[in-house]
Amino acid sequence: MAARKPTEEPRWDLPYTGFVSFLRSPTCTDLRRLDADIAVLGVPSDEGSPWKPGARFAPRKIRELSVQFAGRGTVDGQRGYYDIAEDKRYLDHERINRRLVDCGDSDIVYTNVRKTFDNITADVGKILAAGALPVVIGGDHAITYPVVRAFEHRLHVVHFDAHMDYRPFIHGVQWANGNPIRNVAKLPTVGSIVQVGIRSLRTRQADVEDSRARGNDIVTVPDFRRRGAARILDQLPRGEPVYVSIDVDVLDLPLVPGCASAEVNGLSYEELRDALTAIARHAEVVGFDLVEVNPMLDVASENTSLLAAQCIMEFLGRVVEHPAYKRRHRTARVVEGRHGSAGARRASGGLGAISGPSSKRGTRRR
Ligand SMILES: [Mn+2]
Repeated sequence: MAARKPTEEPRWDLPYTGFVSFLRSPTCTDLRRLDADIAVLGVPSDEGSPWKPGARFAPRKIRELSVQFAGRGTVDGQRGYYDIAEDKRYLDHERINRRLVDCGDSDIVYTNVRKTFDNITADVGKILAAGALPVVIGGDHAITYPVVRAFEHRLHVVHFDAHMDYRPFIHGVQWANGNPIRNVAKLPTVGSIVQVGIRSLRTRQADVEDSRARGNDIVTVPDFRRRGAARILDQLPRGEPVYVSIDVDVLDLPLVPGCASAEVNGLSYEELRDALTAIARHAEVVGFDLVEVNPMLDVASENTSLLAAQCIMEFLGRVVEHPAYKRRHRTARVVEGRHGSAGARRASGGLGAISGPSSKRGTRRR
């Protein structure tokens, strides 16, 4: 039987077909050869969890659900996404020019937390050395410390959480998901720390006092609702870089069934997104993590992972708009195709077009 003639038929690439990577981005597991503006890194460690384990499965599951947002093969094209409420496109440049790359996962050395943490710090260090912005998917919250440890320049930290994560080190337990902010606070590179959404009735008063004694700003949910996102920006000097750590339990309990530490009375998704948007406008976000999604606890629709994928995507869409990010990565304007929208044209300064691809040579380390 003669071979069928090759055709140019468009593909659907439905979300349940094909290989999985974050937003179906190109992959690079040899970080010495990384050429990207944004590097997604999974950190599937949950050995720091004193309650229900399972957050180790989050990087893989969030990738799987992110494919829902990736566009349908050659039918939609591999572009960014369109936000109808804003009549605006996001992440087109990054997706079309393959500037967003999925780096796979840090190697987890089970029962050897120090080695695992060293691997995480080394991986994030390589991503930074390549001039890319690390987007880290946990894992439980313990992993934030080895991530922030990789930055060599001064930065400020915004921590979204229902809990302080500021526990003292008792019985030698220092690397658990109750400790990361106390660990981060000791790093010489870390300036201000703002803790947002803290509300758990399991909060230890002594941890609050210790955090405030360092000068950290604690923004409770009522604080946040009184003044909005502006309340978070008070302690973040304009023009100085910020790292953001998002514990998904900052959201209200019913939104995150797939989270072992969910608490009532949390932020709505819109509140979190608006807060992240305000931070991304105020300061250059040089990296962020999203932690504590636990697919083993999630509902059958896997909505917690879906929400996490959307949150990462929407925050990223705002982070790349900061002028300092654009300078560092020489962000090119996206050439308008036939799918271009009025919003995208407005976003690109009304010119509608242009400029060459960004170049790795053009990126600089701080
Ligand atoms: Mn936490």
